[in-house]
Amino acid sequence: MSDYKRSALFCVFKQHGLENPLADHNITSACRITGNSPSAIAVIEIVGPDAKTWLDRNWKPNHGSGKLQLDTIRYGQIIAEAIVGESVIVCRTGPERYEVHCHGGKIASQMLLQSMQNQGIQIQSPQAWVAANEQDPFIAQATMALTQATTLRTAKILLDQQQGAFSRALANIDKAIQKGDFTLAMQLADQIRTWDRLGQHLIEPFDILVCGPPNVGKSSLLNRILGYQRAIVHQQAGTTRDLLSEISSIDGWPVRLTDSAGIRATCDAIESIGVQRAVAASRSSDLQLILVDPIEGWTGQHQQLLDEKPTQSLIVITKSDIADCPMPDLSHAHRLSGPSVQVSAVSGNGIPELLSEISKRLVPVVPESGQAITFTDSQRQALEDRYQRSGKYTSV
Ligand SMILES: Nc1nc2c(ncn2[C@@H]2O[C@H](COP(=O)(O)OP(=O)(O)OP(=O)(O)O)[C@@H](O)[C@H]2O)c(=O)[nH]1
Ligand SMILES: [Mg+2]
Repeated sequence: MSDYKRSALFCVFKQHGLENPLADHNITSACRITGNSPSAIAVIEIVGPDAKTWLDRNWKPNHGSGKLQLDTIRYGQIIAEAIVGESVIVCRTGPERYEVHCHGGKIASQMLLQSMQNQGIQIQSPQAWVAANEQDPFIAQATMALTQATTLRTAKILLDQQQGAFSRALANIDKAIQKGDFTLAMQLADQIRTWDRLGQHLIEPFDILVCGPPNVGKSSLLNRILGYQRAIVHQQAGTTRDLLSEISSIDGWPVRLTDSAGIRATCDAIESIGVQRAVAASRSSDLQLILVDPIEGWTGQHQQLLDEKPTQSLIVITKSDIADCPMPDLSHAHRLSGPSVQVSAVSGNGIPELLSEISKRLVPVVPESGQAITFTDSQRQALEDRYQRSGKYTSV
């Protein structure tokens, strides 16, 4: 059975209040429960009647016997197959449940899992493992999402969901519906819906486009924000031709920063494709930084970009280190996009203010600890379902 089918089957049984069909008490299974990327330590959980048998055959504690009391740990070595000598710590966390902590590179855990499989233990994917061990599908989703979080800030929000923030909020909405208080149910659902945009970016980064006419300093600014020379910078206008993206984080929010070709009318076929790509990227970005050279000032190209998405634009005046630099008149643009920020990619002046403004534009209000936030389609669907049910009654 595929992992997807196993998870789906599990959810169906749960919805009908039946016992987990995958929890076959005669089967011993194992899974790497830490994330898949290399780390200091990897943890494999092994559960079932043959867990102890595998340990007895393949692991030798450095001191004492292999008989572990509940909630105790013991250091030892693997003595079997190709992984002889691998140092591991074994914890007994349940009557037939153990954790094996090994080195965190991919090979050590892969070989341990292979050895377990060779000796008849069923290896499960993390998705199936979490689903089979967690009653609440939304908590299971948060557990999986946590392994993909790239910043502490987003991990903290996902941890809140993993500790039941969304499930509790949904239960409160259901309670209100049961009591017939549909207005309250809709208010509660509405409150969670306001976090939808942030929820979509707890794992997927926000897209930020750096755009503007040629030579305004787009690539220089990208490099300055990233902290290294990612893009080519040159005084010749039209240096950047293609979109160039890099993943990073700003104020703890995951972002994909994209440098783009300078917008201008051009007869060069390749540059023209670059300009088209920049305009398309402007449409799909979550926020665009429209760069203005203080000497050149505001142009038709700037206006074209601003018109694409006035409320998701931040105007950035560049090259503030140039002495006696004129301040371009941007009052018309400011009315649409809000105040601009002045920076120098050369000296770094204004960069902290720019990053802080970007953070505010992406996440204007930061959720309080414990706030329920949707980050999967099934959560959004569950919320929408409650919303529709309540709406039917409040609209009559
Ligand atoms: N003094 C000063 N010069 C800058 C600054 N930022 C960029 N420049 C200069 O402006 C020129 C163009 O910089 P780029 O970063 O390549 O500009 P761009 O907008 O990416 O240009 P294209 O890729 O051609 O569209 C280079 O000579 C840079 O050294 C700045 O903050 N201060
Ligand atoms: Mg460039």
